[in-house]
Parts: sequence; C-alpha cells; structure tokens
Amino acid sequence: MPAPGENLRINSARLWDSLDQMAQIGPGIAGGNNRQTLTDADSAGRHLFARWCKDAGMTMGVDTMGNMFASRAGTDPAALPVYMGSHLDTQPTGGRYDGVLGVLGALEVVRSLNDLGIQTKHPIVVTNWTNEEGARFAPAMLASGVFAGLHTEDYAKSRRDLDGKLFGEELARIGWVGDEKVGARKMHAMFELHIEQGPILEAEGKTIGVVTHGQGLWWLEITLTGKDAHTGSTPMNMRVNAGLGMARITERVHQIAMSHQPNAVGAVGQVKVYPNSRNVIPGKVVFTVDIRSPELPKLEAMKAEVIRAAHAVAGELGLGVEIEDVGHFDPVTFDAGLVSVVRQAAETLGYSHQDIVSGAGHDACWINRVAPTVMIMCPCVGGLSHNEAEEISSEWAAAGTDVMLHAVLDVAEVVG
Ligand code: HGY
Ligand code: MN
Ligand code: MN
Repeated sequence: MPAPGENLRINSARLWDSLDQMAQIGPGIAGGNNRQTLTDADSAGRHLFARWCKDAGMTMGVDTMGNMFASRAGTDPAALPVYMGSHLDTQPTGGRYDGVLGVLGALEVVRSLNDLGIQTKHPIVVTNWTNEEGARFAPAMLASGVFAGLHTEDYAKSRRDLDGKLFGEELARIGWVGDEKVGARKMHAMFELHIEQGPILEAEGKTIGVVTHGQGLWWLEITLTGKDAHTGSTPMNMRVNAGLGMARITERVHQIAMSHQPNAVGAVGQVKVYPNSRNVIPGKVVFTVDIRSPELPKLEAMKAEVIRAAHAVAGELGLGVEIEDVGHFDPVTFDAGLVSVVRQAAETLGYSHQDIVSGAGHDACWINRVAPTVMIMCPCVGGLSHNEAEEISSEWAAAGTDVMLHAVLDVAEVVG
C-alpha cells in the first residue's frame, strides 16, 4: 500500500512539451539553443515564461536586475515562501535543458499542485535568475550574486560584453528592469533542479543526484602584451609573440589541474587574439582561465600556481602580463536538512539516487549564502552539456521534477 502522497507525480508530457516550446526560442544551429542573456531571444523566453505563470494563476514580481519571481499564494501570507528556480539564459552553443529544466520543472510543480487542488501553508515562488551563464557578461551567476550580496548592482550593471555593450543598458533595452529591490526577498528554502552536466549519474545508473556540495571556482582573465609584426619577414628571435604565451599558459593550466587530481579541473575557454590576422604575430591576447575544485586548499593552490606560471611564461617571452579576477566562489555545502528532505523524496518515489558534488556553478551556490538551499540533479546523456547536443530523457526530467514536488510539499507544509 503506497504511503500517503507516495504516488503524487507531475504531468511529464506537459513538462516535456513546455521544454520543447521554450527550446523554439533562440534556437541554435544544431538543435540546441543560443538564447544568451539580455538578447531579444532572452526577452521572448521571459515573456513566454511570464504568460505560463499567469495562466497558472501566479503573480509576477521582477527586481532591478531582471530576476523574475512568480508567486503562488499560501494559506499563511506571513510565512516565508519556498522558492524553486534556475535560469532561462543559455550558452551561445547551449543545450535545451541547462537551467531551463529547473525553471520549467518548478512551473510544472505549481501546475501539478493546481491540478491536484493542493494548498500549502507557505507561499511558493518560481524564479528565473538573470545571467546565470556568464557567457556574454562575466561573471557567471551575476544576478543571483547581487541578490545574495556578493556583487553590488553598480558592478553588475557596469559589466561589458565582447562588443562593449553594458549589462545595465541591455537589460533596459529588452525592457526587463523591474521595480523590486534586489535581495529584499526572504526565503524559507530554495530548491534548484538541474541536469548534472557530468557523466556520473548516468554511468552509475542513478536517476537522481542529491547534491550535498558544489565545487569552488576561479575565473582569471589574463592579458598578454607583445608586439604585432609580420609573420613572414620577422626573424624568430625578434618576435614578441603573445599568442605563443597564451598557448604555453594554456598547457600549464592543464598540467596544474592534472597535478592536483582527483577533484581538480582547469581549462581556457575564451580567447580574444589581436589583431587576429592570418599574417600578423599577435601583439595582444586576452583569455580566461577557469579552474575548479571542491577542496578549498587545492583551489587556492591551483590559483597561485597559474599566476606564477603566467608571470614565468611572460618573462621568458618578454611579454607584458596583467591578471584580473573575474569570477570566484568558494566550495559550497548545501543545507543538510534539505539534503535529507530531497534524499527522502527520492526514496518515497522509488527513484535510484546517490549523493553528488556539483561540478558546475549554479545560482543555488550564491543563494545558499542567504537561505537554506539544496539542489536536485538528473542525469544527462554522456554527461554532455554546454553543447547543442545536450540530451536528457523525459523520464529523467519527470523524475527530478517529481522529487522537487515532494521535497517542496514537505517544506511548504500541505494544508487540509
Ligand atoms: O560555469 C558554470 O559552471 C555555469 O554553467 N555557469
Ligand atoms: Mn546552468
Ligand atoms: Mn550552464
């Protein structure tokens, strides 16, 4: 005999259909998405999400960083709301599910509560955080970082994209500057459902990841300055080649991460070469180093070694070097009580599960600073993400959302 509520499930077909409809906005060129933050496509996705929330009987609030909060009333308006959310913005060659599953899964939880006629004591809020990816405007998790007090709003709105456009001007241009003060909202709890973006759950045959921790991260932007010169007529011993310096430092970043195994990663993802002409030795290169570890001592050691390596390579090649911190958060420990609630929900529903550390950064990593927070993960095919071929099954999407439904009901307190 199933326990009370054990068979409560969301509407998997409706969730999958909503994911498919959202994926039509800001399509990529290979089946994924290019719905970068503060673009017209981002705005269109926001409007679709807002319409769905209205149709589900929710009221929408927007803060001055464009964070969206759709509220479902509880029986006790004085009770702090239970939040669920993630992000609708994508990488330039992103998948359909990174972030989007967490926002539309949360919407599906509310839609299902409406269908089931379930009331909760605590209000429930579905959130879309602005600029989680940090692809267009660094750093990642920018708006949730302002909400949690890690960045000032002025800093965030002064960030520029590769074309020199300002975050604040682009947010105003798409018409999503709200009137709420960022960070004024207080939360009873915050849940973020997200695809794993790694291979562990699929490889282990587990349907649910109970996220106990998130690894820490540094983003270092390195500028190397050499001298533009002719690639044909300049003798090798007279070159001041910034491109060569970037290549050597990229290799050193890989070696440093490998020297701190297990639980250490490092790569260079964004490179801007100047003048980027086929027959000009690069006189300037600007590139971002991304290093991460769940262990704080390792993270700090890797950062120090990367900085030392950058100065050593610049010295060898006679290059100027500047290093700027453009993103950082320490390893995160999520709320132990909520971790237990998520684990129990997976047990009640009969889904296979395991504890896991998040390899990627998420808005939940910042919100964890200001409210009890936890994440729920589902597998993704081959662990692939930040790639248009990102894929999940509808069963995995539904399972993760079912777990969030049960966990939220546990914390929001069913009435009647
Ligand atoms: O960079 C990250 O880990 C996240 O995808 N923004
Ligand atoms: Mn994400
Ligand atoms: Mn992402």
